[in-house]
Amino acid sequence: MFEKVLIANRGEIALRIHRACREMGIKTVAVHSTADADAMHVRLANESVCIGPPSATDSYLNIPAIISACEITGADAVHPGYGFLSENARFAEILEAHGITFIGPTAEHIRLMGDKIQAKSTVKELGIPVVPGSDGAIKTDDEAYKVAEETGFPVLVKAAAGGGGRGMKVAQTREELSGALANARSEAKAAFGDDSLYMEKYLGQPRHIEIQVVADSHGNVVHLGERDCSLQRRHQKVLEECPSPALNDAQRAEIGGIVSKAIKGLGYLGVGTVEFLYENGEFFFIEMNTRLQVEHPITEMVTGIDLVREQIRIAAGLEMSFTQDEVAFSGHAIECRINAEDPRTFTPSPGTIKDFHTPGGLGVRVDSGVYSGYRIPPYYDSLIGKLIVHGRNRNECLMRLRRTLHEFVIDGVKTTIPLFQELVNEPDFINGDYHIHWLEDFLAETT
Ligand code: MV4
Repeated sequence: MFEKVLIANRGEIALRIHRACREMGIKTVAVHSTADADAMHVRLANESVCIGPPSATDSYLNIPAIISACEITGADAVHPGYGFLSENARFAEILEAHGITFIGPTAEHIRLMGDKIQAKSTVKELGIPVVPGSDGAIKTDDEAYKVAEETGFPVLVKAAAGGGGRGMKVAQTREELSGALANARSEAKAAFGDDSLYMEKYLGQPRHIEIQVVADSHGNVVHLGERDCSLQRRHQKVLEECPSPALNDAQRAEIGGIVSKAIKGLGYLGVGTVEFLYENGEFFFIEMNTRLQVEHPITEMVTGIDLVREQIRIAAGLEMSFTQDEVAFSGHAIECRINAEDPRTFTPSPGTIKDFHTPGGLGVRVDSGVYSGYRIPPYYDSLIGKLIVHGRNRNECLMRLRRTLHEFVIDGVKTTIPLFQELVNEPDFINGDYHIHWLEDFLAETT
């Protein structure tokens, strides 16, 4: 097992990784920008190294500085968390070249899934259902017209280098297709330096359902069920739940089995998430994430499995600590992302937290690195923490969520807590009757 893990991240996820290491008896190194010297995970880590000025480009994305911090402290592995360098194949390769273990999948798998065209054709070969559309890249308008004739309109033009919703254009009709392609191509070229495009039938009101997988170097692959991440705004998830209100046990076992088989065929290593759109009882692959995700705790609450510990075990060459037969899905979990933002406009609200009091009690988990007196720096994303609640069923989970949202005190900055207090009383949400556009529609109707 590793003796010392360097945590190449900040905020709540850095603390989350530290906690897993601490339980495993592994020493930690925190790296931080000058703006994060007072962070909780920096205080708790066994050692810390300042790696640069506030700008993430010069600190959390600064590969030479992070490698130097590894060398200075003698860290034998790096956990990248989410965001920043977590899906940077070059970073994984450079660490390997320095004899340091990247706690994550291989550089090859990161690179493969980063190219959305390659990702889609690879998983399709492995038996995962995909959205009907172009077979690979679209090179000419004529090709695009031919694909659209097969799928019907509307269609969605996507950038191979995009993902997470960047570089997409809808064409409602044949007349709009040529313009959508031209716009998508120039945007993709400017944003990613890669203007490869592909095309899919546009699904109108799907849910976003993602399957968590875990794979080790001994050939074991297990799925940990799904998360429903349909409640989002501008491609930022707002609230996630596990299980999805739309799936039953048989559907979970079926899609989970399909995904596990494909992941085994891929020779994948570590934790990963296979994202689907789900409409009219059918799953359609959209992307695969090769990192630990923000919303991983709801899966942990329902399965009792520590995903970060499993990541570390797997990176160290051990077997994962459970088999598919041992995975038991128990009850329901919901996560609310608490951001330092105006709850209606989502304008960031950095500043000093005067008072911070977290809810507690049975089935309640708060993942956060902030504390009373902490100053939220304006340089990074506005996540203050995550409220995660568990109940024996969805209704108990909702009751507990209402109670904990009432108990949570964050004074000094605006937060998204009032939005969640509204959501938990919305009939559609209570009934689990929502899709990927529901929240934006709700915000537009109620503002
Ligand atoms: C789609 C789609 C409809 N049809 N693909 C957006 C992010 C990227 N991961 C894929 N996305 C979408 N792809 C087809 N063929 C609608 C979206 C989409 C979306 C997907 C998941 C979660 C939120 C979303 C919000 C807007 C659009």
